[in-house]
Amino acid sequence: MSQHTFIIDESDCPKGPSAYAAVEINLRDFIDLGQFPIHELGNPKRQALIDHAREGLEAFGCAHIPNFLTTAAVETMRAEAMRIIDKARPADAKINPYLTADDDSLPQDHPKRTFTKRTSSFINSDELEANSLLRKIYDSDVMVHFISECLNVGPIYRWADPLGRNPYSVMHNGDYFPWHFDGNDFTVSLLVQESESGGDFEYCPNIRTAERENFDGVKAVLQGERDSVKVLKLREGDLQIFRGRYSLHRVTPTKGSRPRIIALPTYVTDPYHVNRPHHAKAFYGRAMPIHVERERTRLDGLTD
Ligand SMILES: O=C(O)CCC(=O)C(=O)O
Ligand SMILES: [Fe+2]
Repeated sequence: MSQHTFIIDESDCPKGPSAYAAVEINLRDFIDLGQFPIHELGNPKRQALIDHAREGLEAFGCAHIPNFLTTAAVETMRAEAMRIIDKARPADAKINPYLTADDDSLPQDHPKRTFTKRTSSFINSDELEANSLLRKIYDSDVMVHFISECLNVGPIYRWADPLGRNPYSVMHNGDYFPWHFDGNDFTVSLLVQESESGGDFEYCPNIRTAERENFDGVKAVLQGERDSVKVLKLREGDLQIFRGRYSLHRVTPTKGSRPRIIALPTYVTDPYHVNRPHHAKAFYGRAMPIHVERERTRLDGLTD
């Protein structure tokens, strides 16, 4: 008789629901639907938000909607993040902008060989509490459709990556999140807590394309060139949609006793694909079997 053995590593099992049913999600728990009627497809206010987001994405690869979350939602998320903040995994790893390993066949000053210490940390998605409001926002179909229309890209999906799909990024006093490209096409950011100072989001709109890496342009920014750098001052409750695969970006060092906390619900066009093992380890502190199983060459051939 044949026998199949399944080895389950408890640490790889999600602790709470990983997907909320629509009936469990109340949009009013996080949005003022009078101001932001994202559930009413024909509402001109919704269309104006989408038009505004598209303009930003078209021009800079970045859309900004101030005060998107209610004050109560920001407080609920801040409280959740603070309760589990000790679970944030300090990366304490040196990264290059592509999250790849060193390649000593390249010249020393090549951007792929420029490593900077990342001290910011993530509360990984699998650490969120069972009743997490962030997870409800992430699981909301209304949100998925709204973000998809803002991006003018569809369909988009929730991401299969169990660590990266909707984490909180945490920066304590003096932490730094160096220049990098994201592995996924676009990210939604919701600022939950500002640091006392610093913590600015800086980015170089569309510095590379799917066809052109522009290593010279990237190298110039790493060496301090500022002409192509834009700065976005996010406030608590703001929503940002960002095409991080093409725009080099960083978060400047934070200062003060209050940590900067930002929620990063991440949607993708390929629901199957997850971070490469090296990327998962460098960003989220560990790689899981799914990262090894699903590693494959990306269709765009860009470095990461
Ligand atoms: O903290 C931020 O605003 C951006 C974080 C980021 O770039 C990332 O998680 O890839
Ligand atoms: Fe990023």
